[in-house]
Amino acid sequence: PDVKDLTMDTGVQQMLEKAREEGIETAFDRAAKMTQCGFGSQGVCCRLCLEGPCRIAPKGKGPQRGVCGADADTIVARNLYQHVMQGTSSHVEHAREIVHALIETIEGHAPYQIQGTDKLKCLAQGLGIDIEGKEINQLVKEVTAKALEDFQKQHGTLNWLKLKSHEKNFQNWEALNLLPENAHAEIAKSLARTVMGADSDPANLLMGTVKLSLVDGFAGLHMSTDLQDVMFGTPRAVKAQYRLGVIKKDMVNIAVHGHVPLLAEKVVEWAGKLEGEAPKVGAQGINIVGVCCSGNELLMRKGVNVATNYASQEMPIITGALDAMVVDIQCIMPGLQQVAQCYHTELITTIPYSKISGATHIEFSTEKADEAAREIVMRAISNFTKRDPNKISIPEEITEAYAGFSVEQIVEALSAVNKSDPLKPLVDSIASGSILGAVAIVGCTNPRRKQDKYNVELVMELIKNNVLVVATGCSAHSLGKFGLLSPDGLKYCGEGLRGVLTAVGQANGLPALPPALHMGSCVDNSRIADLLSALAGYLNVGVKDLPVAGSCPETHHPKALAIGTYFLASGVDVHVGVNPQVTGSELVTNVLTAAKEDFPITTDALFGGKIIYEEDSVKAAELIIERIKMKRKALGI
Ligand code: BF8
Ligand code: SF4
Repeated sequence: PDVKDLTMDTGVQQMLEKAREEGIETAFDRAAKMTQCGFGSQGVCCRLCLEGPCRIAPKGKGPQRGVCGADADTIVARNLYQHVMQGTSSHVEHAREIVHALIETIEGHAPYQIQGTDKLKCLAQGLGIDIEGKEINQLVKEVTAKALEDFQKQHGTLNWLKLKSHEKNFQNWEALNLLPENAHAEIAKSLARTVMGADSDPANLLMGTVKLSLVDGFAGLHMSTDLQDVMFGTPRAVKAQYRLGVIKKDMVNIAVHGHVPLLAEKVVEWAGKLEGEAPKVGAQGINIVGVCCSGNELLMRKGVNVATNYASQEMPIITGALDAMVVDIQCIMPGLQQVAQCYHTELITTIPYSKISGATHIEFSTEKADEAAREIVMRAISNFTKRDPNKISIPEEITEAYAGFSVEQIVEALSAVNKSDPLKPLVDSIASGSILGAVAIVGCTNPRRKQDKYNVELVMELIKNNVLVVATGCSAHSLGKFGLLSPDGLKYCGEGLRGVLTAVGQANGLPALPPALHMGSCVDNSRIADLLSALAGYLNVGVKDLPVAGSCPETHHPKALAIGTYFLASGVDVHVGVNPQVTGSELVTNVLTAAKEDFPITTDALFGGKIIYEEDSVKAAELIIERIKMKRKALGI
């Protein structure tokens, strides 16, 4: 295929041409060659036991049950459950890493500082801890003890769920018997429940999936974000640059890729400390660039520039000017090493349970964080001398973007308009119709879909219709690359939205706020949930009543399915632009999408949110707006 059909990003197009000339295979090439299995695409392939693999013939032409008797509904529901399990365990493990890093820090075993003391106090109070007269370390001790309980307690429910859920959602989940006990037990129970010969009732399996997604939401997303804010501080608005042009020819370039900011923050710190070493190899300095969600974490808190997002993660290497790519966990393509070995780039893995064959492994632990980060930066510096000048070609384009829109930052920006009642201007704008509603654009890019196109097109369509957009993850990167995280993007907004963004921006000394507010990484979808709870609380309604939706136009990772299910359960409609692999079951499809009006149970009826599966972004925008209008009407606005 023509590179123009693979990605909207011209820099990535340029690198794909270069890769072709140099005989290097990328994820885009592999996606083009990989035919998609029709059974797997519909979720009807089961390989849970050695009687199988079994596959159910669609449209009734062939076997309708696996050897054990499981039908398409059971198999599809179980496969979806397992996807959500993968996402949940990823996020829960992320949160647990942060809990332990905090504990080691206050015990003096890890070289970090507690930077978010306000957040710490706020969390402590929310968790019912008396903060009077207590030292910071003592508060960290008590807050992390509450966090650890969420991995251990055998009764009641997650502390973080009680802390962060909207009251009406809590009551609903309690009534439906969906409150999880502890994260590890729920993951283990889910695994036990989905093995061959255990739960085969599709409706029951779907309820289990929803329950697990609450673990993802509270013991994964919220806990990670909250405790990262305690460790590294809550993000505030920052300005940074996007696209491959942020890689600098004359500097030592290090790409930081993955998810947990413990490593990424240290690499930035040591790049600063070792700046003086760069001239010794003829470089002008050390340049850190972000990829994927590590990129988001550094962008949000440090204003570090972002090179690219998921589908094009191989491209920074193809510039020939990347001296090291350091990775931790999740969304790291094994194919990176195939590309790295064709250049001087050293791919460095850091986590013992996340290695790539052929890559350098420098073990990262919080205790040895300084040593590891120092070694990584020193290696990159020495790799600078190994570059092949004939292979260097860096695309020039750069775009400017704002990020750092934590809920705290958004409220602060709004209080410049109304100090005593900051949410009022936003709520008034929604009520008056200047803002029609709000949509969160979240998730990935996927080498099977033209990169960035669907994220960008959807946002263009929404803002044209005066829908306020917030964004996270790799989709936020898509928006950053195309000027939608900058006030320049205001020209694409409808008049009402433009007016509000301009007024709030100017009250804060900016020409305007950008049309899309970048709220962070994928775990930071918790920030979006917090904002929704705050708005619902202010209006004294449920989250399900708000004229809002979430959308993941270029989904690739099961994590996105876990997050999406958590939002569904919270009463938010969720659009997906990539086949969620459930179409092989009418039952599962109907429960999730409420496609058939008289269907006995739907997530829409139970929680107030449904899945909208639509690949075309313009049509998706119409469907989302239709639901927003319906919810506005029910609110009487
Ligand atoms: O957690 S958006 S491609 S990097 S899964 Fe992965 Fe998707 Fe990017 Fe971040 Ni989220
Ligand atoms: Fe086949 Fe049933 Fe085994 Fe799945 S669990 S592979 S459907 S026999």
